[in-house]
Amino acid sequence: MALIKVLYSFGGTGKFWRFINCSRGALIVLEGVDRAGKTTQCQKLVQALQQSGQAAEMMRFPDRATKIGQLISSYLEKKSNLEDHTVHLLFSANRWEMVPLIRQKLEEGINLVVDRYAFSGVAFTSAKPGFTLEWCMNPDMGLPKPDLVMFLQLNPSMAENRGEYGIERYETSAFQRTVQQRFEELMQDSSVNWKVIDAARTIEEVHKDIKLLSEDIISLAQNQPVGELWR
Ligand code: NYM
Ligand code: MG
Repeated sequence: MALIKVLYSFGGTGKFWRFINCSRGALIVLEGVDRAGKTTQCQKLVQALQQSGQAAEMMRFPDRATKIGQLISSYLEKKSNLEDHTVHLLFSANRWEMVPLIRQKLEEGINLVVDRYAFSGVAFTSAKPGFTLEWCMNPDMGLPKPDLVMFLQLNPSMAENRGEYGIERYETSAFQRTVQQRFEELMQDSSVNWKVIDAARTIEEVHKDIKLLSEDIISLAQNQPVGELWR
């Protein structure tokens, strides 16, 4: 009876055992230019982790569901115009507003698989004229640091061959080429655990690599505190 009460107070057996283990979840990010396959791979990874008995959930940025996310979404859909610095700060605010939830999930032992993060924020804004990487990185300094960032590498001409770009802002081949260059500059930073994945292969081949790297980092991250990005 007492045991049932304890389990009930933890909201289920999964949470109870993670509490006993004291292990946290890993923060895993997928990055890359548009069309690299990030969303597909995030979904497959979450599914694979869950099937192997690990707690895993997906998150994505921008999160268009919040009030800030709605401003961003309307800007991306070209339904509204926002000044370039302003929209950069909104993208960053959209990450910061999720930080309490991110921390809570990681503490509960849930592995988070995130479709884009601060790296997209910096790569896309700094592809605009007049923006330095440094200025763009500032607002995201101190965010929970991903334990692993997998960059889905796909050359821009192959991305184009995957079909027409959409009609959202930034979805042109010239802009995407500059974004790719900015990502390459960001990947020089060895304080971030970058892994480059060849995304030109089949979905299953790419998935296999992503799954292996993720499983390794999940066991490594368990006994380490969550870091702070770019600090
Ligand atoms: N994007 C995404 C930014 O410009 N800054 C950011 O901070 C983030 C997270 O939004 N073209 C851009 C990249 C994409 C666009 O993303 C929307 P998605 O994954 O297509 O919803
Ligand atoms: Mg898109």
